[in-house]
Amino acid sequence: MSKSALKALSPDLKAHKKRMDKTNMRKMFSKDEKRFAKFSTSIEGMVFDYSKNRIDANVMKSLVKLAKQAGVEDYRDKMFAGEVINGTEKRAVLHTALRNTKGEPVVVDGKDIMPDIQKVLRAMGKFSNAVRSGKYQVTGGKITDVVNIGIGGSDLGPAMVTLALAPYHNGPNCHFVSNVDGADIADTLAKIEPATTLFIIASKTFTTQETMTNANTAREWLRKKLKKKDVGVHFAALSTNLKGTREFGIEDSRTFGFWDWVGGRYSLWGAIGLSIMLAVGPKNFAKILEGAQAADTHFKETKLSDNVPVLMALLGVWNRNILGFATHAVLPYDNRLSRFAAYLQQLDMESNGKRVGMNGKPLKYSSGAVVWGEPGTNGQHAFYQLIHQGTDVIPCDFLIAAKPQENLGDHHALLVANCFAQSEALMVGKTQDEVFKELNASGMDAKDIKKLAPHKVFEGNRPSNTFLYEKLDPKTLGMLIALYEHKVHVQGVIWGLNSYDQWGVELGKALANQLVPLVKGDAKDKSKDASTLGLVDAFHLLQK
Ligand code: G6Q
Repeated sequence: MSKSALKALSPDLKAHKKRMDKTNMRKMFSKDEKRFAKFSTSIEGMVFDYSKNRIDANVMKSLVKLAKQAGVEDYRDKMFAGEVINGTEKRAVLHTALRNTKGEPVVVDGKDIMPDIQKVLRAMGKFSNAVRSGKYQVTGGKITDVVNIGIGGSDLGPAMVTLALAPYHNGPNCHFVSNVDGADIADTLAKIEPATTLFIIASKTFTTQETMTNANTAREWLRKKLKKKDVGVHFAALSTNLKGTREFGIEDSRTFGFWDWVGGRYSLWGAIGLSIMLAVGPKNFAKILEGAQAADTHFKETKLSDNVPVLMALLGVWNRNILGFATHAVLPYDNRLSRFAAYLQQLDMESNGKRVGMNGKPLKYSSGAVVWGEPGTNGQHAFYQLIHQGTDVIPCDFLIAAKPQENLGDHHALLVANCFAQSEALMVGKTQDEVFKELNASGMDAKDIKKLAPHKVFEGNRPSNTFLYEKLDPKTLGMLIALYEHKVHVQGVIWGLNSYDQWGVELGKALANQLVPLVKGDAKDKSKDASTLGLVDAFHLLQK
C-alpha cells in the first residue's frame, strides 16, 4: 500500500538526502557534463528539464521504486478503467474519458459512457457554431458577449484557458463572474449590452450559493432591461442537475450535461468548457482535448523513469517529504498563463490538501505543498528575492515557449534569457569568494566589502524544473494541464489519500449559511463564539 511504501522507503530516501547534503548541484553539474541529458526528457516535443534538482541517478532509482511500490501503475489503470477510486464519494474518476475522442469504449456500471460524452460534445459544437456565426439570435441579434457564471471548478479552468489562448480567440467576448461579492457581477454588467449577451450558468450541482446568487442577479438585470418574455434565450446552463436548470427557466436544448464521475476541478474538458469553445471555436477546443489525450497516452504507456507526470510527482514528494520544502512555486514566463497558478492551486491543493489517508487514519507525513506563483518577469521584481535568498527553499516550475505568439523585436529573447537565468541563478548561487572578488574588482574598500559581502551571497542549490514547449497553442495547453492533473493523481497515490473529494470546503459553507440570518439582522444566535458574535455586532454598528 502507498502509505507503507513511503514509510518503508523513507530510510533509504533519507540516506540519499544525507549524501546529497554533502554535495550541491553546482558541483554535480561540473562533474557530469551529461547531467542535462540524463535528467531531462520530452513529451510531444516539449522538453521537461529536471536536472536542476538535488538528485542523482540513485535518488531517481529509489523514487521510481517508491512509485512502483506505492501502486502508481495499478491506481492509474484503475482510474482509466473507471473503477471507483474516489472512495468517500463512491465515484469513478473519468475526466480522462472526456478527451478520449478517438479512443476505446469506457465502461461504467456496465455501460459505455463514450456515446453520451460524444453527444454532449457535438451539441456544444453545434451551439458554439450557431452562436459564433450569428445563426443563434438573441434580442439584439448576434451575441457579442458571453458571461460564464460559476465558481471553483466551474470557473477557474475556463477562465485560465480562455486567457491563455487569447491569440486564438475569434468568438464573442468572454467574461467570468465567480465571486458572491456584488462587485464582480456589477463590474461585468457595466461592460456589456443586455440585448447581445449570453449568460452561461456553470454549476454541476446548480445549488452553489455564489453561482445561484449571481445567476439571479443577471436574470433580474435582464428582466429590467428587456421584455420579460425575451430573457430566456439569453441563458444556457452547464450542469448535472436538470431539475434545477429547468426551474431556473433554462431550456433543455441549451443545457449541456456532465456526470458524477467528472470532478469540478477536472471538468474543463466537457460541458464546463463551453465558454472556451465559444471563444476559440470547436476546432481549437478539439486540439485542447488532443493535447490532453497525448498526455494521457504518455502517462499510461511510458515507463515510470521517463514518465513526465510521474517524475513531476516524485520530485515533488522528494522535495516535500524528504527535503522538507513546504511550498512550490509555478512561474510561467508566458504572460497569458497569469491564471495558471490560481488554477493549479485548486487542482493541487483541493486534491491533495488532506490530513487523513483513504483509510481515514491521520497521515504520518506531510501531504500537499502550498502551490503559488505569478508570471515572470513580473515576479522577479517582487517576490523572487525570497526565492533566491530567503530562509525557506522553494522548488519552482518554470514554463516557457520557444516561439512567441507575437514577433516584437527583442521581447522574446529577453523573456527566455530571464527565464533561463533564474533557474541558473537558483542552482549556481554566488559564493562568498565570488562576491569578494567582484567587490574587490569594483574598487570598494575592504571594510565595506566585509560588511556588504554576506548580503550578496547566494546559497544556490535551489531546485527547479523547466518546461520548454514550442508555442502556447491549444494542444500544448491541453497537454500541460493534463500533465499536472496526473502529477496530482500520482502524489495522491503515494500519500495514500483520496485526491478526488473536497470535504474541507464544507464546514465554512455550512457556517456561512447559518450566519446569513444573523448578518442580515433577521435572527440572533447566542450559541456562537464571542469573536463571531462580536464581529456580527461590529458589522451592524458600522452599517448604521
Ligand atoms: C471542485 C470543487 C468545487 C466546485 C465548485 C462549484 O472540484 O468541487 O470547486 O467546482 O464548488 O460547484 P458547482 O459546479 O456545483 O457550482
